[in-house]
Amino acid sequence: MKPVPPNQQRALVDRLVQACGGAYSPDVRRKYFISGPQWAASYQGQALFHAPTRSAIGFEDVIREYGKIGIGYWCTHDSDVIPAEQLGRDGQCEIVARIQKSLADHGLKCSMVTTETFFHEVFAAGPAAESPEIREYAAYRVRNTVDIGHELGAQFAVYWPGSLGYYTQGAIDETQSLRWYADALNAACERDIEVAKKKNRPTLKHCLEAKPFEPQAEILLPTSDAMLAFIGSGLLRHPEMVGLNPEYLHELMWGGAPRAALARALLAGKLWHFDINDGYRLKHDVDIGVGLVNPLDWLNVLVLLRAHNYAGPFNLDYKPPRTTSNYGVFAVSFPSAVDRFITLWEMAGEVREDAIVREATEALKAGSGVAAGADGKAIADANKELLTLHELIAHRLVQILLGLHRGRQYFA
Ligand code: 3MF
Ligand code: MG
Ligand code: MG
Repeated sequence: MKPVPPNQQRALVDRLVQACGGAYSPDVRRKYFISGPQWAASYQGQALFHAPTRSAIGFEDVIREYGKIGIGYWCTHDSDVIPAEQLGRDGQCEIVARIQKSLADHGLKCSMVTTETFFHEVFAAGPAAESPEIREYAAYRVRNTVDIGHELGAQFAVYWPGSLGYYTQGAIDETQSLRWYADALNAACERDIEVAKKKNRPTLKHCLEAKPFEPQAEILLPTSDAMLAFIGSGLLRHPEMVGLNPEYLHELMWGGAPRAALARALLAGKLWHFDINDGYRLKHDVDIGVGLVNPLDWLNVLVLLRAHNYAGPFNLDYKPPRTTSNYGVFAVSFPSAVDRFITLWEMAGEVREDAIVREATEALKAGSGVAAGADGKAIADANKELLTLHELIAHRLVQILLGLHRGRQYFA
């Protein structure tokens, strides 16, 4: 193939996107509760060991491009859009008004706001550091985010504690740090009750997001299960206002099964918000687009969520790779992530309707009918052939994923 000069590369990308097919229209995409974070689209490719590969873009561009793609919801950290020194000051009102206008102009809604408590130097020792003024500042930031959320019409507030933990052991008392972290959440919930009353709006759903490692060495609340225990610990004054925002990759990172983590959150009635992405077990937070690494697992996750009528947001918390250009972020990365999600969601519907999966599942639940009181060996023998259906179901799921159930065959 001949070299492709720079001025022909976008046309090539566009032509190959078209050739891929399988794209949904913006109107179809808008029917899903899919949210696009400000930080995901504006990520410039910088990280530890990495220089940026993309130029900066602001919320006006991000919201406009999400609108064109058909991503119906937008979310942000406070400091993604408002410089830290302007938070809570006049500059904030002006920026919030500009955000409201952009959202209205492009037909998006703000679904969620979140407080950055991990990037600014003030959080070097975490949001629940010993110094009372750092903790008061953290409480101020989460209260202010609640205000922004109500101004923008959000339904959710998310908290990823980030650096709640330590690099070197012995300097902090973990129980004390957790009490202090609870104080910040209590401050947010109490502000929320006040503002919601004043504005005659429902209170926000406050969702905790766990991550097992990064950017702290040892993390006090590393998993969604740890978060559930924290919610039930008695430290929160309004535990009914606090639920979970599990992230698919964060559960995978510690070696857990995301689907099982989601199931535990569902049982606790706390699965309120969900960060969707992909990656690998026991690696750093690679934040790959949904379904690019573990499509089969993703299919199964969505089967579970459909079975339990999950109706919260699917938040595209991934990072377009550093090899994707500014143009590619909106021409390839976001639309393809949304379309993979919708395809997997539809396939999950097919799995639930599939006659083979249904009959096999029902048969497993019916058991053999062996007489009550039979011994273990007799029960095992009576169920032997039925249990083969586990593998058959797995085969059927792969058939559905690969389209083989529609009759596609390979010939040697
Ligand atoms: C970090 C994350 C965060 C959180 C965000 C919301 C930058 O790995 O996943 O995204 O989702 O801070 O609270
Ligand atoms: Mg993450
Ligand atoms: Mg996340």
